[in-house]
Order: sequence, then structure tokens, then C-alpha cells
Amino acid sequence: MPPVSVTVKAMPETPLHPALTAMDLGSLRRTAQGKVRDIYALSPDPDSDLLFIATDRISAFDHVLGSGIPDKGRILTQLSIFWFDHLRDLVPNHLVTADTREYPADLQPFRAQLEGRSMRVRRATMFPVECVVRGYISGSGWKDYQATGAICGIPLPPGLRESDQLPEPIFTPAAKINTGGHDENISFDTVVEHIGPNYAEDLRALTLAIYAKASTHAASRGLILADTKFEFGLIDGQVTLADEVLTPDSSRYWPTETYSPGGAQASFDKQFVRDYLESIHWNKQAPAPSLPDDVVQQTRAKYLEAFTLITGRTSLDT
Ligand code: Q0Z
Repeated sequence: MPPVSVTVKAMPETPLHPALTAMDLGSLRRTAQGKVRDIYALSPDPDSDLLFIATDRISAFDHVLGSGIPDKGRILTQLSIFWFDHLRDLVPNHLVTADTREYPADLQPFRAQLEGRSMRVRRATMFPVECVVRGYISGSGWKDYQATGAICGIPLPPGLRESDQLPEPIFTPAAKINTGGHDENISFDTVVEHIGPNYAEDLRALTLAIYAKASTHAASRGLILADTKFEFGLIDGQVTLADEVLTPDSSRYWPTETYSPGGAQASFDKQFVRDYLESIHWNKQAPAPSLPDDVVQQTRAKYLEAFTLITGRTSLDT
């Protein structure tokens, strides 16, 4: 019997690397760490650009899980870059470059880690407000509506069901709560007290305009953009869109095809993770569990599906 030779072609959806859940950038100073993203200063100069990195970490039920999702950081970074470009005539953004060759010389040894998952961004003076916009009623908005008939002080018509479309999109700002706690929904008047009426009106108008443009694009790709959250800052005195934008981590996307108001909608990206965590009856206290490989792979496929639907691209590399 002659030996059988089999050539396995690398499929585009096959990850080439394991999940990257912790960065090692040598002596570079990390200035902030979130559940899934890290921010580094590009130099000790207090005005230096920042390096914004999306790791492959994934959170669920407010915990970072023991397993990462291969390519998740690259997928979310490429989505943010797509949206920054799609929105460029509407709002300036903090992106300088995602081309790692344009990063400082001391970062070149780390290019393999950084490629695709990082952005060199301008440093902004951030507004202490999470700029949330909702076109549909879900999550904390649904909770607040059930308790008070309003969200962030905006009265809503009676009789809305969970996941219903709102009469029109609404700006529902939130105040950041440090470490662990959920953001607290606040009224527009509270935003005015924090940052003044002019900036408050700028943030509301920009948030609603970005939502209108992004939800139109999403709808053309079979997705409902139920809600999303932006962070803005000042760069050279200009109100500028920062952070990540319109990723599945900062937004609720629902497939139009399966949309069914009157209850919660499945999470586009994390439903396999949530279902698994419920199936093992995890008590939602640390330490968070790791995920079986089939759950990791199914979840990775959902992030890739979101990327392909939204960008029209089938590969992260082109
Ligand atoms: C964003 C955050 C974290 C990820 C600071 N361009 C900028 N200039 C100044 N500050 C920021 C940005 Cl994007 C900034 N965040 C939120 C924290 C990981 C995002 F730990 N914090």
C-alpha cells in the first residue's frame, strides 16, 4: 500500500495562533487595563500618543473568562477601524495608524503581538460620560422602563415590550463607576452639570447622528443595531470619537431575521458562552471558568460572522 499524502489547506477561518490574553510589551508603561483592552503610553512624554490594544480576552456575566477567543482582538480592532472610516465625514476620531511599521522603534520587536489588534491613537482628554444610544429597549433600559416608565429621565410610551423598537432613538448617558460596578444611567441634566451645556449637547447630537448612520449600514447587512456606547474626548479642542466603536463588545447587534420582540434577544456573539456557563451552573463568582474548545470555536465563528456581515470582507488579512 503506497503512503497516502494529504494536504490540508489552511482555511481562512482557522486561527494561526492561540488566543492572546495577556500582552508583554517589555518596559512600555501600561496606563489603563480594562476587562479586554489595554492602553499603553507610547513614550514617557505625558502628551504622547497611546497604544490601544484589544486582547482576545472575553467577559461574560461581568467576569473575564479563563479562555480567550483566538482572533477576537483582531476582529474587534478591524471593526473599529471600519467604522472610524465609515463615520469619518461625521466625526473626527483618535486613530493615527494601525500600521505597526509606523509604531516607535522600541515596539518593533513586539510587532507580531500587535499586528491587527492595536491602534496608535491620539491622547484625548476624555469626557467622564458613557454616551449610550438606544433604538430598541433592552438591558438596563428595559429594567429602568419597567420600574419608572422612563430611561435616563426620558419618558416613554406605555405598553412597550422588551426588545421593542423605540419611537425614535434616544440618548441615554451613563456615569462610569470604577472597578466592577455597572455604569449608572444619568439624566441629560446631570451630563450638563458634569461637562456644561455646550459639550453635553455636542455629545448628544454626535451620538444620535453616529447611531443613525451606523444603524442604516447595519440594516443593509441584515443586522439591527439595538444600542451602542461611545466615548468621546477632546483633542486639540475638538470633540473626538475615541475608544473602540460599534464592536459587538460595545453594542447589541441582532439578526433582523430572528428578531422577535416580547422577550430578550439572543446575544449575537456571546450566546454560546452564556449557554455554556448556565449549563454548568457557575455561581458567577471568581474564579471564572475556562471554556471547552467547541464553545471557543463557535464563539470565534460568531465574531467572524459579525465582521464579515458588517465589513463585507471575508478575511482579517486583506
Ligand atoms: C480610554 C479604556 C481601558 C480600554 C482612557 N485616546 C484616548 N485618550 C485618552 N484616554 C483614552 C483614550 Cl481612548 C482612554 N479609556 C477607556 C480603559 C481599556 C479603554 F482600561 N480610558
